[in-house]
This record gives sequence, C-alpha cells and structure tokens, in this order.
Amino acid sequence: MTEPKLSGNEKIKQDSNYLRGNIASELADANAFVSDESYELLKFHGSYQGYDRDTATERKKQGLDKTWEFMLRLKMPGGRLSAEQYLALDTQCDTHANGTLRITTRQTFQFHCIVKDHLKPFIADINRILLSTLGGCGDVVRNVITCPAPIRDNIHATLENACFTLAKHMAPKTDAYWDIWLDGEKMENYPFLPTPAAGEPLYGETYMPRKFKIALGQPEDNCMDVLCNDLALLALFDGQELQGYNIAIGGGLGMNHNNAKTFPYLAKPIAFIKPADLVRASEAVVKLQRDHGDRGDRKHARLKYVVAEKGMQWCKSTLDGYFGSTLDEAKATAKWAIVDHVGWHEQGDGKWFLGVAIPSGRIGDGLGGVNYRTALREVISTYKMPLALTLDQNIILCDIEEGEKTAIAQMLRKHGIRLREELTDLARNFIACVALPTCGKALAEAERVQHPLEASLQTLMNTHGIGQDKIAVRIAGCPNGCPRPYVGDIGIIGRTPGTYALYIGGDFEGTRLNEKIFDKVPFEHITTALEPLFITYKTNRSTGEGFGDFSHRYGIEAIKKIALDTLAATHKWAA
Ligand code: SRM
Ligand code: SF4
Repeated sequence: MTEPKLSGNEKIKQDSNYLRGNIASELADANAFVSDESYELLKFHGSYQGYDRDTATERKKQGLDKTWEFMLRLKMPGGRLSAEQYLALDTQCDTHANGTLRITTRQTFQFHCIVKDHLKPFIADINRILLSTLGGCGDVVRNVITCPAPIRDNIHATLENACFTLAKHMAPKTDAYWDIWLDGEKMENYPFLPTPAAGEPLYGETYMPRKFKIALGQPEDNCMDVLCNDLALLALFDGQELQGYNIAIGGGLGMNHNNAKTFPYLAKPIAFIKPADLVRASEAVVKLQRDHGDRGDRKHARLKYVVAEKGMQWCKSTLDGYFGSTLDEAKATAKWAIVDHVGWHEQGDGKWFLGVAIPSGRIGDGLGGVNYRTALREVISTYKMPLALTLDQNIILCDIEEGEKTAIAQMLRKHGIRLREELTDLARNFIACVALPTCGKALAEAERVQHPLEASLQTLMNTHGIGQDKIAVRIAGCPNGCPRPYVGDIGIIGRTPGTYALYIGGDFEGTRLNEKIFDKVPFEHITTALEPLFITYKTNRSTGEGFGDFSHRYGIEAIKKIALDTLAATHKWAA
C-alpha cells in the first residue's frame, strides 16, 4: 500500500524537534522576517508573521521590502485574568506592540505590529506574569473557551473548572517553548500549563493535522457558539447539579468562496458522558482527529470533514474504541438561549459584574472618539478587580461592590465609553474580525468599517421600525469565519476588495447555519440589499420572531425573490 501524501507542514513539524526548528537562530539574525519553516512553527508559539498591507503596494512600487510585523496571541482559558496581569499587558502593548490590546472571538488577547526584535522579550514578559502564548495558534488544541460570566453558583464554577482542567491537559508540553523564549528558565505555578517535557505524549512529533477547538457550554447560555468547535461539550444540569455532558463533534466554519468541497459545519451530537469521564472522552475525540484527520490537504484537514464524509456511525464506533467502552447516546436538550453579559449583573454573592462592550474588541485610545484603554486602565488600577473576556470581544469587570458601581460607571463614561443603557441591541450583538491591515487572509475590510456599517444599519432599522430588534450581525474580511459569521442572523463576508457576500437565516442562539443570499454586494450597498429583507420581515414576522428565524421560516429563496424584484433592475450586483 502506498503511503498517503503528506502536506509540507507535516514535514516541517516532524523535522522541528518538537517545535524548535531554527526559530532561536532566526530570532537573532539581522533579518526583519523569518523563513517559511519558522513562519509555520512560530504559530505554535502563538505568533503569526505578517506585514502591513496598507503600505505593501506603495513600498513595492518604490522597490522597498514589506514592513514585516508579528501578531502575538495569548492562550487564556475561559478568558480569565487578574487586574495585575491586565495592567502588565497594558504596559507591554506600548513597549512591544502598537499600543492596543485586541480581545478575540475566543476570549483571549492578541497584540499587533510587533517587530521581530521585540518578539522574544514580549513573550518572556508575558510568561513572567504567568500567562502564555504556547499553543495560541498552530496545530494543537487552541484556547479552551467557556462562559465568562462570574456568576458565583455551582453551574458556572463547574464550567470554569472543567475548562481549566481540559486546557491544562491538552496544552503542548514541549520544553522548546521555554528554551527559545526564556533561555531555558521555567516559571513555576502557571495555572494552565503542565510541567514542560522533552516530548508530547498526546500529540506526538507531528501534533494535530490542523487546529483543534474545544468549547464548554450549556444550552441555557450558548454565548460561546459551542457548536462551532471541533469538540463541543454541553453541560447538562439538574438544578445546580451536573448530570454530565453531551458531546458534539466536527464544528468548524472556514471555507473558500467557490469551492464547494469546503464548508461551514456545526458540531453533531455523538454521545453523553458522566462528569468523571470529561478528560478521557475529550482526549478520545482529540485522538480520533489526530489519527484520522487529513494530513495531506490542509483545506480538508479539520474534524468536520471526517464527520461529514465518514458519517456518525463510523465516528461513534471509532470514538468508542479510543474511549475504551461504548459511550451513551447524547441526551435531548432544553431550548437554547444566549445570555447577554454586557451591563450590570448580580453575581449571586452580593457583588456585581459589569460587562463593557468593546467594538471589535480593540482596546485603544481615540477609537471613534473613545479612550477605551485609558478608561479601563483607570478603573482596573483603582479597583484591582478580576477580569474575564467574552466570546464576542467584550470585557467583564468582576467582583464589584454595590457602593463602587456609580464611581466605576462615571470613570468609564468620562472617557466616552457607552454602557449597556446607551447601546442598541444591534451595537451589542455586532462582531467584526480583525481583517485589514494586519490579517494576511483579508479580502476586504471588517474591523475598520464596523462603526460606519453599524451606524448605517441602525439608521435603516430605525427607518423601518425595527431599530430596537435584537439582530446579530457579524462581518468578516474573508470566508474563514473568525467572527463566526455563518451563525447568527446576518453574516457579511468579504468577497473582493470592497464587496461582500451576504448570508441570512441563522438563528440568534447559534444552532443553525445561515445561507448566502447575495454574492458581491459593494460595501456602500449592504443597506440597499438588506432594506427589502427588513421590510418583508417587519410586515410578515410572527410575534417575537427574530430576523434569522423569520428568514429561515419564510424561505431564503422566497425572500431573495422579493429582494431581486426590488433591486435587480437598478443594481448589477443583485441581478
Ligand atoms: Fe481565525 C486564520 C484571527 C477566531 C477560523 N484567524 C486566522 C488568522 C490567523 C489569519 C491567518 O491565518 O493568516 C487571523 C489573524 C488576523 C490578525 O491580523 O490578527 C485570525 N481568528 C482570528 C481572531 C483574532 C478573530 C477576531 O477578530 O477576534 C480570532 C482569534 C481566536 C483565538 O483567540 O484563538 C479568530 N478563527 C476564529 C474562529 C471563531 C472561533 O474559533 O470561535 C474561526 C471559525 C471556527 C473554526 O475554526 O472553524 C476561525 N481563522 C479561521 C480559519 C479557517 C479555519 C478552517 O478550518 O478553514 C483561518 C485560516 C486558516 O486556519 O488557515 C483563520
Ligand atoms: Fe482574517 Fe478572514 Fe479571519 Fe477576518 S475572517 S481575521 S479576514 S482570516
């Protein structure tokens, strides 16, 4: 039998001596960039090499090299961090990056525009505050996510503990990380990292075929879009008592325009496990993908393709084999919901938490006239509260005393931050990915057009009497799906520079994928395209029906016909 052909990345991993490669020597050389091999290996250490896409064309015309820069992503299970850690990162983003902290859609921080010489001291500084970048990117289990709300009950404590346990268990162990970034010094007492080792007992020397994502949620609050993950663990409680977890596998969103072999996919339920089997069963799913994921084609390497092509029956019996006995069938679940964590909420222990909305998760100063960074620094350094990052790029200030609430609200408002009362539902449920100028994959803008797009959508919704409706809008610079645009009511997905594909018909609760309605809508016509859809929704919806649910019930083809009848004569993109 001939061996299956492996992708180039597999050889790079295999030859790397557990992620060492030539990173250390290339960090020390005079170049502003690293080699292709180190580019791939650096991802496992939490960094992507990129370049400033705003200036690249002009620099090329002038015969100049690109402005090389690095992105750095932390791994922060459940998005939890202390005030001290936050304040240290706040300082470090000036020393080493572009003066902003960027909350991601997997509840961690990214930093942008780091020059090569700063990568090592930055990663060392991050480790000195007992945070880490190891496995932030790369073919490993990524940041394990769960509900960030600091509600002090058994449900939330259970989810948090399970998240931390899985994160530590699945973390890469290679001591290359400490050798490269800390000259061999090993910090002690990392909350989420295992003791460094010479090899990788779970992953082996070629790690996973591709990134692997784990989320822990519960149907009552799917704030993490659990089904978008390779391994979705749904905790089922009877009151406060954990009964066990439904396991669903194969979630993933990335696709390519015009390549039907790639597609977004929601995780499919496969089993139910008792609480004590959490780690063993999760490891069984990781091993299933480790051994059966496609290592020949990285566009076909996620677990979703194994699930879609081999089928659930094959997956179940293979999973049983890795688990060591027959897993129970998944249980029926309650109706799904999403809880909004923005605004003031009681924690259940006499204290409060405040969810602060950060547009696109970008914590900087002077953004849309608001000084997010100064405001947060002032509040966090005064009150030293623990923090949590949400899955929709917001930040939660925890453990606030009743008597501190007014002063904290005043401090934030003084710098221009709008609290929940001043935000519409649209604003609170709008997610934009990073896209240009740092993302090498972006076909169109996303984060940088969030404000004008949100404003024009709000005006349109107000005009048609749906200004107060809860509609989840997600804009992505390309079809990879980072802001999870294929779940939620409206997905706006970069197609070519300045044009977007529009998707509608997902549900607000994140249990149904949306469908494409238009392909190449110019940015300035996104509202033009949505107007007939909003009018149809306003006229025909049932009481309490969301826009996505309505579009799905009414039928995407039927609603598209109405839009075409209105638009096709005047707009080429709609014809
Ligand atoms: Fe993502 C690649 C940013 C969440 C699917 N993602 C990228 C890269 C690294 C671009 C690249 O490969 O060159 C982006 C870095 C941009 C930059 O300049 O910073 C990037 N992804 C992000 C973040 C920062 C988006 C954000 O605006 O917050 C999110 C960081 C998450 C984290 O903290 O770990 C982010 N990415 C996601 C999600 C959502 C999720 O996990 O809940 C998805 C969809 C779920 C999934 O994995 O399928 C996602 N990102 C992708 C893909 C498509 C993967 C696929 O299977 O096809 C890519 C491209 C790739 O891997 O080749 C990608
Ligand atoms: Fe970049 Fe595309 Fe992800 Fe946006 S969706 S951050 S453009 S890879």
